[in-house]
Amino acid sequence: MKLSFRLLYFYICLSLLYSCASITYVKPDEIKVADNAANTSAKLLYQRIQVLSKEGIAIGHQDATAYGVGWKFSSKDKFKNDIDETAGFSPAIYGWDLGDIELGKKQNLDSVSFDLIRNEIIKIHQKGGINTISWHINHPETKGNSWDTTAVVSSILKEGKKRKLYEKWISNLAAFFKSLKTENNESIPVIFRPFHEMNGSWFWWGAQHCTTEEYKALYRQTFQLLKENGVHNLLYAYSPNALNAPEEYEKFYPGDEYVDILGIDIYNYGGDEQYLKNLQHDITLMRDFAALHNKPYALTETGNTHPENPKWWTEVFQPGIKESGISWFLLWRNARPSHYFATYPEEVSAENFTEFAENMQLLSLKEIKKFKVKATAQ
Ligand code: BMA
Repeated sequence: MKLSFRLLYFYICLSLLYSCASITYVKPDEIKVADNAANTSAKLLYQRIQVLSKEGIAIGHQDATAYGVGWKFSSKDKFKNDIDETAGFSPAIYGWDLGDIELGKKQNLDSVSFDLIRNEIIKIHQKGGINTISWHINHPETKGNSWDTTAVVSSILKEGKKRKLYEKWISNLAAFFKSLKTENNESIPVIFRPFHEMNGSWFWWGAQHCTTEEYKALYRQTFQLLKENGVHNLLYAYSPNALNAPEEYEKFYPGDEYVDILGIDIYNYGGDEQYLKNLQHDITLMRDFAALHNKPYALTETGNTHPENPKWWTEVFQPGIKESGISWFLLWRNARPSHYFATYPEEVSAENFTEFAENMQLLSLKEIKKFKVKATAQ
């Protein structure tokens, strides 16, 4: 190619790229999030989520690039994930879990190293993706884990006998959040979704193991402690599990001053018919709540727990979320053939997954990276 042709080609590519990109300029001072000292990056992420919500539904996957069914991250795999291996596109949203960070361990409860999680979060942020974090925190009194339901919430609240330990745990968690920086020292914003599925009773912070007021105090005091530890790169998410009764969604809500994003976790443990009902009913309820509280909302965890139906994605999941208006859904992790929640090549519903993604025109990493939000001079 002659130089002039090369230049022309380069120019056309560049203008094509820019014609597809959308940049929204905002004044960070005018964006209000739960943390009143939130840094600009967190505020821009909040605004970006609002922008993306109008574009469609984004796809998310837990631990997507750390492992999948039959493989584990290796630095040679620059950016591998099961969704991409199956359908040829990468998720927009990436979930991570910080359980065990409070104990000062090097790896989380699923043996994923925190260094790897940090590196992936940075990489994903730089690629234009969004990271969301849950915390399967250990039990503060017994040596048990999140699923040890010995009552303990009151003892980690202010003045409680395990408070000092809880403060130490929060400072370990805070150190990780504060370490999320680009090489230019810019803070990376993430969504934090603490004490999820509280309306169930399988975790020690669950409905039957503390009072509703204790739960709210736990959420609020955790928020406060993180701020006191200098953490200002978070958006906070609230996410009950599928509802047993409509009033459950609101019951544990710590308040608008503590929450940026509304969520719900819904799985098909009770069968697909029940699942579809839950999706339609519970998301509608969350949507109404979100409209009233003026917040984005998402299906913060989901997945197929008994993958026998090869058409599950188009027959069950698609009708469940089609009209939902959710900003994203996060498929839970693909750990092994007996514990996975998305799909992978050769999996029974792999082909149908691709069809579903096309039908829904899901927002992938490639799509969402075009939507940028930047700060104007104040
Ligand atoms: C649960 C299961 C567990 C895992 C935990 C945290 O739902 O997948 O195996 O340890 O999430 O990732």
